[in-house]
Order: sequence, then C-alpha cells, then structure tokens
Amino acid sequence: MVANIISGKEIAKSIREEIKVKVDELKEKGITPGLAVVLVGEDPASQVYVRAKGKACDKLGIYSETTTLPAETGEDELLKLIEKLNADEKIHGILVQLPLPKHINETKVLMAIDPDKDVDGFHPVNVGRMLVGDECFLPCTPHGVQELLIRSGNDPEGKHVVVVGRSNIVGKPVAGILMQKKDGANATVTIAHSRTKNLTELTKCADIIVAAIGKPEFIKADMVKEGVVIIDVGVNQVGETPEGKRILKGDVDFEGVKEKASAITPVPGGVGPMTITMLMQNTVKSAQQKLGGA
Ligand code: L34
Repeated sequence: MVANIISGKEIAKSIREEIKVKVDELKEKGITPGLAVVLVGEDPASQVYVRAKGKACDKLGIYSETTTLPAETGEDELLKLIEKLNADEKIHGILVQLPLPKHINETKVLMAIDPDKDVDGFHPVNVGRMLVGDECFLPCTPHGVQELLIRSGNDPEGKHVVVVGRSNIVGKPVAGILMQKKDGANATVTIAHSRTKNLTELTKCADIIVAAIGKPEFIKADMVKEGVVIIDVGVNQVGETPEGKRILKGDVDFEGVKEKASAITPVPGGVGPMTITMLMQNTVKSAQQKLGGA
C-alpha cells in the first residue's frame, strides 16, 4: 500500500476560508478579533512560529500584536505584561510562546492568563474543562490533529489510537480530546512514552498513530501495521540548507512508513499549519463570546 498524503496545508487553507467569513461578520458588528503573542528570548524555531502566527492574523484581518522580550526578562515583568493584556479590550486572545527560559515558572505564567483569553487552552481551568468535555478553548495542536483526521476521512470513532508522547502541549491533551464521548472522537486511546516497554507491540496494533515524541524519524516502517493512519506532530530541525533554510524531519520515517500506511501527514505541511489555523479559530471564538456576553 502506498499512503495518501494528508495535506495539512490544504486542509488549513479551507478552514481559514471558513474563519475569514466569521471575521468579516464580526467586523460588520464592530468587533475586530485581536491576538497578543508574547515571545521571551530568541529561540529560532519559536521566532519562526510566532512570525507565522502574526502573518496568519494579517491574512484573515485579525488584529495582532507581538511583544518580544529579551531572554533575561524577569518573571514579574512578564506577569505584569499579561495583566495588562488581560485588561486590554482590543485583545481577545493571549499566547505566551513556549518554551520559556528556565528561570521563569511556566505554570505560574500560564495561570496568570485570563481563562477567557487563553486561546492556547493551556490554563488549568481550560485543561480541566477539556477533560470533562465542557465547552472550552481546545489546545491548538491537538485540535488540529483531530481536524486533520476528520477532514481527511479518517474519523477516529472506534479506532485504536496510539499516541506516542505525553507532553502537556500535545500527548496528554490529544488523548483527552480523541477519547471524548463526542462526534469526531470516541476513539480507544493508548498513550505510550519514553518509559514504555515493548513500544512496537503497541504501535503495531494501532489503527492511528499520533507521533509526538520530538525525535527525528523515530517511528520506522517495522513498527506499524499495514494500512495505519499516521499523524506526525514532530518538527525536528536536522540541519540547514546553504541558503540558511531550516531542514525539518518529523518523528516518523516518512519514506519508509508511507509504503505501509493508508494515510500520512508530511513534515513540513502537515500538523504545523493546522496549529496556527486552530489558534486563529480560537481567537475568533473568543471575540464571538465577548460579543455574546457583552
Ligand atoms: N504557547 N507555545 C504555545 N502555543 C503553541 O501552539 C506552541 N506551538 C508549539 C511550540 N510552542 C508553543 C506552536 O505554535 C509548536 N508550534 C508550532 C507552530 C507552527 C509550526 C510548527 C510548530 C509550523 O508552522 N510548522 C511548519 C514549518 C515551519 C518551520 O519550522 O519552518 C510546518 O509546515 O510544519
């Protein structure tokens, strides 16, 4: 079997068209959705992602402002900025790009964000709501994974999904979302991680694998069954072209695995563009909620 390539780029494009309609509707009602992005330090990958977020806002007519702070910024200063953004009427979504420098307490920072503006869905209140199945902002990458599955005709209902990775950003929440008793979910989910024994035994019986390990080409063809659906969340930089362009590899050995899988996402052009699109969606949702509540 040779896999269908699931283009995150194309699916993201069609969702962005849907979002654009909503932005225009809000604007007619006098509200421009607004996103504040905060980047501390100079991590090159973070810079790429933050720039892409600003650009996506521009394209959709969403107001955005990016604050870039030096790596030495104190926690207090960051918390003050968040307080200011919490109170800012123009801003419907606040995102603090992770990872933060070591001297800053990540949990403290995420907890300072108003849960009603937490478009990343990282605040413990939103994490809790998500797990309970209540209305909330779903975290962008996990929600993007779910949308990719649904829109590529691979509804996870009743399927065995093996999530490899247990991070708070991807592994844990993607498992929480896909196991919900809801349309587009209803999966049987197994979470595997670095301490899992006999990983291959698990991945071999997966109908769907969500790879979020952070190791380039970790999942090989001999670890998967024929016909598996692969969502590759990894974005590992493995080098640079002579022109200084990032060379990226996913967590899955694409060339090998695509010969066995029924469908697979590429890197780049898979989950990445979906993460940004779901962020746009949450920002618009936040603006709509404000309108509804006002
Ligand atoms: N607060 N921190 C917060 N929210 C997030 O949602 C993120 N994440 C992850 C890292 N830290 C975060 C992102 O934005 C990962 N992430 C992200 C966003 C976009 C892309 C990849 C990861 C993306 O656009 N990837 C492109 C390739 C771009 C490149 O690296 O050259 C792709 O096609 O995969």
